[in-house]
Amino acid sequence: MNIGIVCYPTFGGSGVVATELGKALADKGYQVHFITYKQPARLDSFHQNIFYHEVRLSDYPLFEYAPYETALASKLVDVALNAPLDIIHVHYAIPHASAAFMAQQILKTQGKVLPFVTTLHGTDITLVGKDPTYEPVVTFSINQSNGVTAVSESLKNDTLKLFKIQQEIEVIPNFIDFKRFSKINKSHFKKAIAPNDEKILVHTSNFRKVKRIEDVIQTFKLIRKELPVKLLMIGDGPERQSAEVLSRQLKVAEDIRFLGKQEAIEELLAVSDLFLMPSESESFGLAALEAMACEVPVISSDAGGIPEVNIDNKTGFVLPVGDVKGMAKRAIELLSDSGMLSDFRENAYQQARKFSLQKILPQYERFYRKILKNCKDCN
Ligand code: GMT
Repeated sequence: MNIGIVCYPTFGGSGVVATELGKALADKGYQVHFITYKQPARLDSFHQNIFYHEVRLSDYPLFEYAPYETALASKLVDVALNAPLDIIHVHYAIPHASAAFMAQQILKTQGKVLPFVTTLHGTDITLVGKDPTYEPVVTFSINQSNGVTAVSESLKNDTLKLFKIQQEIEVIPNFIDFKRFSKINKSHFKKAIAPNDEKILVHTSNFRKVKRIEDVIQTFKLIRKELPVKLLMIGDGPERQSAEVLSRQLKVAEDIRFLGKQEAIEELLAVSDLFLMPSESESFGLAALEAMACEVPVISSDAGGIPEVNIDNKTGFVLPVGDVKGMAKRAIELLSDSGMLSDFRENAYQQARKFSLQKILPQYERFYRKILKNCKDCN
């Protein structure tokens, strides 16, 4: 099967999921064609079954903004005819599903049937999609997709609540590759970060407002009052500057390291004791799953799909969004009790196993085959 994959080629969760899925499919012998405006961050080495097609935006003197969706649709038509593709898998309804729909219609005029499936990741639904600026296109592109998946039950329910959906939505959760994410011995890192054996807390994100970075710093401050701790802040984004300022104002800056974007996150997770995810909105929380695979329990908010990943009082604690005091109290309880911490570490790992690549990949394969079968003459 020749599969086209369209995603945002950034460090964000959806780009990671799309790229890792493509790589895993290629390992199984499928031919995978990535079609994006930039080489995806995790597509970093040669694979005989992987092809990359860049969507080029040529300058057009008349337009203030280059029409990316049009360029993408044109590229999809080109790749679909020449690869040739059997199916396209787009991550995000807008602008990817709408571009795929346009490509599908163009291909139809040339006698080619090309089904596309859309995976919803969250931001397009919970944050952007319900904005009236985009809503009609989101609704239309979901309904026109030949198959739709969502990364959590919560996101599926939100989609059905917020839009007039006539499509079935199948939940295929995100996954984790244990070949990469697992506890490894990095004791020299631990010594460098926490020379006096302090407990290490960690947060990774793209530092957008929805991540509630301030809550991470405020929670850390309360924990630090009671226990010797260090905090690693991994990632970068619009809220980083104010988080650094806040940590100085709260006089906790000396125990926090802002590390910026890191490739080998698993090496830092390997030395961490607790992951903090106080997000306002989160369809799944892939970063929490990555931590859990490395045996790091999670203190999180109850936003969106997080409680499907982080199980309260088992793999960590789940508290209402904004409950900084509650998060700190639970973190102190857990970090002060070595027996409890080691049980939670094991529980986190066992829970992460449920989302292993080996378990989730066949669900996507089955889904593609179902769509191809239903779509034999869908045009
Ligand atoms: O959370 C972000 O800022 C990035 C965003 C993305 O589109 O890459 O992440 C979304 O997709 C991830 C992969 O499915 C999920 O793990 C994140 O929870 C989801 N983010 C939100 O819903 C805010």
